Parts: sequence; structure tokens; C-alpha cells
Amino acid sequence: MSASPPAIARPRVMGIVNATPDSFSDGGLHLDPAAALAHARRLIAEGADILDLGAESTRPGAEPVAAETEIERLVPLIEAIRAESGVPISVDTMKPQAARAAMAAGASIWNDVTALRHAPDSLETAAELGCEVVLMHMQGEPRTMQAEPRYDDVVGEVGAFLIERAEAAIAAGVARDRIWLDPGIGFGKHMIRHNLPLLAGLRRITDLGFPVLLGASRKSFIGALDNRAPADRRLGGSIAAALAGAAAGVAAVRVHDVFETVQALKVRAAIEGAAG
Ligand code: HH2
Repeated sequence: MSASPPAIARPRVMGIVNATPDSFSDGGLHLDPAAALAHARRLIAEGADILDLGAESTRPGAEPVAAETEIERLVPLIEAIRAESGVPISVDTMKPQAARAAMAAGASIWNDVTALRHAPDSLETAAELGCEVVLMHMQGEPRTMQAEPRYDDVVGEVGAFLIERAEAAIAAGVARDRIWLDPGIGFGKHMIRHNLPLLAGLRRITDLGFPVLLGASRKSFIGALDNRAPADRRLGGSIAAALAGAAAGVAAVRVHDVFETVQALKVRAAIEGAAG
């Protein structure tokens, strides 16, 4: 008899490395390039399957960052990580110039919260780069998106938008098997009325036939559900959301707390495996 039952596949864990001075969850702790590299190293050691590097905060009300600034923040960091690890690197940017520079430096995934809508050449740049792309749903734009989000059927509308963007990407020449979808928790969504039905209805998004990335880590809806817990006290809620994602068949979760999330997903997979 084997000591442990076969574990079922678990979602991959994408660890967040912020190279911004104003990200909501860590207050810009990783703006210093050496600190960002140290954080990346730590996430790799903790079991991150992918690193997601961001140089422009998308928090509601955040000020835009110039492409040159993003490139100055991202490229040395990517090169430094690449010099010591083969971990897949994703870049969280809406700018084709930044995506291009990042891919040249060794990244392989373009994570675009605008689903390749920000610039007129976003779609064709993604096709030309041949990288994987994450197409995320957002209603409105970061500065104003939380003002008055509206949906009749949030899951249906998010799903329809994601399929429309996937088709646009494919028509522009992006290979179908390079496309990820992301429901965009917190992006133009009411904290409770929209984020929760979306998490509850995730299976309808994973059923669309593309790998799905879920980003719920430390987001405001967790604080809204738990006595206004601050961002650094939302680990339990973040893990609960990651497990809900796993149950709905997401391919990856984007998280701050890699060690704890990997552990939770491993235990979940082992329990599922034991269920036979
Ligand atoms: N959430 C944030 C940023 N990028 N990308 C994807 N694909 N999905 C997400 O849910 C997502 C994302 C949140 O942004 P920010 O305010 O910068 O905070 P942090 O990067 O610390 O999560």
C-alpha cells in the first residue's frame, strides 16, 4: 500500500512581485530593485510556479506610470531573476513597449489587465511576440472603475467579454494555446454584489475552454467580509478564495503568500486524491 494517495493536479501558483511605490497590499515595499529581487528569490524558494512582476499599480485611483519608467523597473529585475532561475516570468503591464522589453529580457507571459485594449498595437504586438497572454476582465479603467460598476448578470457578462477578447487576439494572430482568461476580481466590480457571484460562478468561466488565472489575494472584498481586515491580515480569506478557484478548475492563482497557498492547494489536492 502506498503511503499517500495520488494527489490530483493543483492550480499553479503565480507569486506577485511588485516593483511599484504604491501597490495597495505591500505599500511599495519592493520598489528598491535589490528588495524586489530578494522577494522574487523568496517566492521561488517557497514554490512559486510563475512570478508576476508589476511596475505600475492598478489599484483604484492609482496614477499611470510612463512606459520608460516601467521598463527601467522591470528589465533589470527580469535579467537578474533570469541569471539565476528558469521560473516562468509574467509581466503585469498594459503597455506594448513594456511587454516587448520584458519579453526581450526573458519574460514569457504578458499579463494585461486591459485584455490588450490599452494601445492600438496591443493585439498585434502580442501576436508578434508569440508570448502567452493573460486577458483580464475590467469594467471601466483603473482610475474610476470602482465608482459605479453595473451588471445585470456579472458572470455572463464577464464570460462574454473574455470570449470576445480571446477571439480578437486569435484573429490578430495570437495562438489559441497561448491565451489565458482572468475574471478580474475587484476590477470594476462591487466588493460583494459582483465579486462573490463571480467567485461562485467561476466554473462557467473555466468551462469556456481556456486556462483561467484567478487573482483574489488580499483584495478588498476579503476586508469587507471580515471586519475591515487590512491587506496584510487577509491571508485566510485569500486562501479560501484560492481553494474556491481550485474547486472550479482554475489553472493558476495569483497570490502574495506563496508558501501558504502552495501548502493549502497541496492539502486540498491530496484530500481530493484520497476521495478516489
Ligand atoms: N490584480 C491586480 C493586479 N494585476 N492581474 C491579473 N491577471 N489578475 C488580477 O486579479 C490582478 C492583476 C491587483 O493589483 P495591485 O493593486 O497592483 O495589487 P497587487 O499587485 O499587490 O495584487
